[in-house]
Amino acid sequence: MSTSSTAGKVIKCKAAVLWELKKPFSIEEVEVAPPKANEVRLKMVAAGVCRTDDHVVSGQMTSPFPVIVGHEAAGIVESIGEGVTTVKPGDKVIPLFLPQCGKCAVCKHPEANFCVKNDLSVPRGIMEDGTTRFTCRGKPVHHFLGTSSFSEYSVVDEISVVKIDPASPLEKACLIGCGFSTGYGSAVNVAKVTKGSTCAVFGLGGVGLCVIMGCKAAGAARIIAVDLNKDKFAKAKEVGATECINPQDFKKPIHEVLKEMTDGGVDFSFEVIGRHDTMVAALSCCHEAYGVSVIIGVPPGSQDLGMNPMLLLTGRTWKGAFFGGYKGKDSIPKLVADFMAKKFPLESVITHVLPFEKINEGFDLLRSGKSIRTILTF
Ligand code: CND
Ligand code: ZN
Ligand code: ZN
Repeated sequence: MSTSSTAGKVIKCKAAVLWELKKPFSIEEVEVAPPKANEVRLKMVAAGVCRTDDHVVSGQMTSPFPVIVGHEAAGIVESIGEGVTTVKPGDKVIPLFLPQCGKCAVCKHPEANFCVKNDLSVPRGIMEDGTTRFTCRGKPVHHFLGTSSFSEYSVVDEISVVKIDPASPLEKACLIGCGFSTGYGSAVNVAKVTKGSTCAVFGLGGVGLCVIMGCKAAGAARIIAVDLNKDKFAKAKEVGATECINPQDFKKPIHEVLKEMTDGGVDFSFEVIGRHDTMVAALSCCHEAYGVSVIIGVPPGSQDLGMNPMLLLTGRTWKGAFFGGYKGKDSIPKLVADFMAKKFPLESVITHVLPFEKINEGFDLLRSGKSIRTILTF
C-alpha cells in the first residue's frame, strides 16, 4: 500500500510508557506493528502536554495500564492499511482523540461530536479487533484515546486521523489536536458566546487561554479570567482577558464576587480545571435567569457532584463538551486553514519546547504551574 521502506514491517522506536499509576514516564524501545485494514501508522512530529494526559498518571482519569498516552499531536503518515482512502504516506495529519466515523447517529447529528466509536466513555485502550499495535518487553501496551502520541510512531484508526495543509508548521498546529480546538470551540460552538456579552473563564492553562481567544473572537465585551496562580494573568490578558482575579484575594466565595462584579451574573462561564467545586462555582456565577455554563475540565472519575437543582430551575443552562463540540474530520482542516491565515494567536500558549525524551520535565513544568503548553518535538 505504500512506498516507504518501513511499510509492512514492525518498527522499533522510542515511546514514553506508563507502567503504573503515579509513576514517571519511562522512555522505552517499543515495537509498533504495521497498520491493519482501515488503520494508519504515523510518524509523530510534535505533541503537546495537556492536563488530560496527567489525569491518567494521577488516576483522575481511568485507563488500562501499561499505556502510551498523549492526545494532542501532529505527524506524517508513514504507511496505511488496506482500504484506507482519506490519507496516504507523506501526508501531514492530526490524530483525533474523538473520532468521526461518519456513520453513527452522533456523526449524522448536525450539532453533536461524541462519535459512538470514542474511547472516552469506557476507555479500553485497544484497536477495533481487540488487540494493540504496541508491545514493549514482550508485553502488549495499551493505546490511549485512539491517539497515543507520546511515541515516535503510532497506529490509529482511519476515523481518528485527518489530513491537514502540507504547509502547516506541525510544532504549532499540533495544538489544534486538542487545546486550541477544545477551548476555542467551547466558546464559539458550545456556549455560542454573543457580541457584547460578559464571560468568566475558570482555569488559565492551555485550554482556558483558548477559551478566552474564542470569547474574544465572538465579540465578548468583558472576559473575566479566574485562577489561583497569578503568574497566569499576563498571558490571559495578552490573549483577551479584560480582568483577572484570584479567588484567594477575596473573603467571599468567588461566584458571589463575580455576581457582584457583573450585576447579577455573567452571560457565559467556563470551567477549565477539572474540579467539582469550581464546576459548581462556574455554574453559580452565571446569571440565574439566562446564564450558560460550560464544563470543559475532566472531573475525578466515578464521583457524583452535589448541586442544588434550584440553580437550574431559575433558567441557567449547564453544558459540557469534548473537543469544543467540533467534529474532527470536518473541522480540523478548516481550523488549520484559519490558523495559517493568522486568525488566532495559537502559538501564544506555547511556553516551552522540549525534545520528546524530556517528557518528564514537561509534565513537571505543568504540575508546578510554570508552563502553559509544552510542545515535545520528535
Ligand atoms: P492546566 O493544568 O494547564 O490548567 C488548569 C489551570 O487551573 C491552572 O492554571 C491552575 O492554576 C488552575 N487552577 C487549579 N485549581 C484551581 C482552582 N481551584 N481555582 C482556580 N484555578 C485553578 O490544564 P489544561 O488547560 O491542559 O486543561 C484544563 C482541563 O481541561 C483539564 O481538566 C483537562 O483534563 C481538561 C481537558 C478537557 C478536554 C475536553 O475535550 N473537554 C480536552 N483536553 C483537556
Ligand atoms: Zn460516529
Ligand atoms: Zn487535551
